[in-house]
Amino acid sequence: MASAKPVKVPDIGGFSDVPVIEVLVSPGDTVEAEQPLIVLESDKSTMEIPAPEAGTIESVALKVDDKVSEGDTICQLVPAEAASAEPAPEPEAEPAAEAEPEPSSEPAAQPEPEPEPEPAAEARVETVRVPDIGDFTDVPVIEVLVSEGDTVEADQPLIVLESEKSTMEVPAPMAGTVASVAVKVDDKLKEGDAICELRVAGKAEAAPATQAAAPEPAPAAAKEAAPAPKAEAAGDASAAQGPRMRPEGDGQLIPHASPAVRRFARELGVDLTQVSGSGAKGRILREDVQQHVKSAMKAAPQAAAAGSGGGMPQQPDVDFSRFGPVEAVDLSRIRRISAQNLHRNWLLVPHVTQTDSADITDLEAFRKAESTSEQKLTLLPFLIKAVAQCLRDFPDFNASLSADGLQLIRKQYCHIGFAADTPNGLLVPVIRDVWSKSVTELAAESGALAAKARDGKLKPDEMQGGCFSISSLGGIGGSHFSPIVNAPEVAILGVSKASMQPVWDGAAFQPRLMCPLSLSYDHRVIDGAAAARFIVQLKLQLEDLRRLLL
Ligand code: CAO
Repeated sequence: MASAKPVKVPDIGGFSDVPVIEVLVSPGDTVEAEQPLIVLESDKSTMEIPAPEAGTIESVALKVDDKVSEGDTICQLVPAEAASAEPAPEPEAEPAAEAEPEPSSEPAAQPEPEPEPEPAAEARVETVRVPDIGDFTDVPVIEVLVSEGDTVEADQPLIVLESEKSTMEVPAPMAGTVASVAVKVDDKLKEGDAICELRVAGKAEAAPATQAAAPEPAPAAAKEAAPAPKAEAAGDASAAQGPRMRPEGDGQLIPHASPAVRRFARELGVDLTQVSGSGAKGRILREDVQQHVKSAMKAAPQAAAAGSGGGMPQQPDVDFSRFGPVEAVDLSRIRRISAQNLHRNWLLVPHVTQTDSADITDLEAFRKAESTSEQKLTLLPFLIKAVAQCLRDFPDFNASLSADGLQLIRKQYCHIGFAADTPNGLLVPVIRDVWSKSVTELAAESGALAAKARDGKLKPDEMQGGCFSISSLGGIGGSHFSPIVNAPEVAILGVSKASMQPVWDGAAFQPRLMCPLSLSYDHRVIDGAAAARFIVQLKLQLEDLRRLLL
């Protein structure tokens, strides 16, 4: 196998410290000649640097955000066997660490010949010509960015050219005033064609070394400005091919857009493949990117209102009547509101549900003994009282996250909501100041609020301000379930139907009434260990009523 050769950054037109914005190969990759290796982005253009020949990448010397200049190593390439077996016929394929600069192929790196002395003048008019654009001819002008009378800064883009392979801005070589414009959109240009006349102050000067000089002697070169750097393969044999724009026929659709528009889109996080271009040949203009962002901003709240925010896919609109007879029933207002709240909470809160079972044999005996025809005691008020006690001991459960997620707001009060099943849907009345209320008071109040809920007579403020919720399905049945946290609360207790279970007391199985408990919590606020401690304490409260007095 042939040994690896360094692939170096070719002549990129005198630019240095050009950021790498993409690395397209990894060690072990097999590449074809001309296959892009990296993408660079200078102020003026986005350039792919292709492989000089086919081979296998042995190692990659660059990563995204590295800054490179001509001659920097991109990667080590082991040339394909076939290729390496052949003598390299072209001079630029020769390995040469210190390649002799070839005047015809490395003009940008060479000092420019001294210009003919020009008679001194206060102001002069320079013809700005198309610089070396890497062997392309008949390259269409797709944008003309200046008009007669415009004042331009050095490096300000004058026109945009689009070859098959690249989109290039041609910048002004120096500051001045546009005296006349020689091109229009759709004109086809080649190196040396006049772009505009630029009126500049002072005497004529030699073109600075960073300006591309035409490879062939151009008439009156000293008077005519060639604004952009050359972009073709350097004489360094190990250098990659000249930079070029991303090709557009290799299966990946690359949208047409100037480097400036690409940069603008990247700043805004816009994926250009999602933007439709309104320019010539579907070219994406700056306004298209702006319009895309505006539409996205408008669409976001609409999607959220339709219940499909957060990048969630839309629910498919299925015509169920295709499968059998159907009846469409409007959802009640309460059901619609609670659906939205439940959906939001389900999406926003990272839920975990901790389960356990409490032995409520003694509690049940006590409850039944204390119930009277005037004051029926159900399990619910005992649950509320026991939970309130736990909230005192575990203040993080009696808390809410601030909207920015940076603070936990611990509450110095204890208001507990309970889910009530009503003909119109789920409602959650809230009992205030539970810490200061007895079980009998809680029984009376929960009974009254449940009745109001069923009758549709709850006032809004009777459903607000809860610190924690209880959802009791014990009167109905089922074992454990996963209640959804009623955010901004951070936890909710689900209670299922108690049943007699054989419980081992150390000597024998005893029949005990076991009540399943399900504690769902917001894992952003509550750790699993805290949840386990909370439910264990709750269980102890329910198993030994004396603790409720503490
Ligand atoms: N285990 C066994 N029996 C239970 C029990 C349990 N965990 N919880 C209640 N019971 C019993 C009650 O003691 C009562 O029995 P008796 O009539 O023999 O005394 C019977 O079941 C009916 O009680 P209840 O459920 O009507 O009364 P409650 O005070 O316990 O509950 C209320 C009131 C409003 C919570 C309840 O009526 C209700 O609406 N529950 C549904 C809540 C709901 O829909 N949750 C789901 C929300 S979505 O997550």
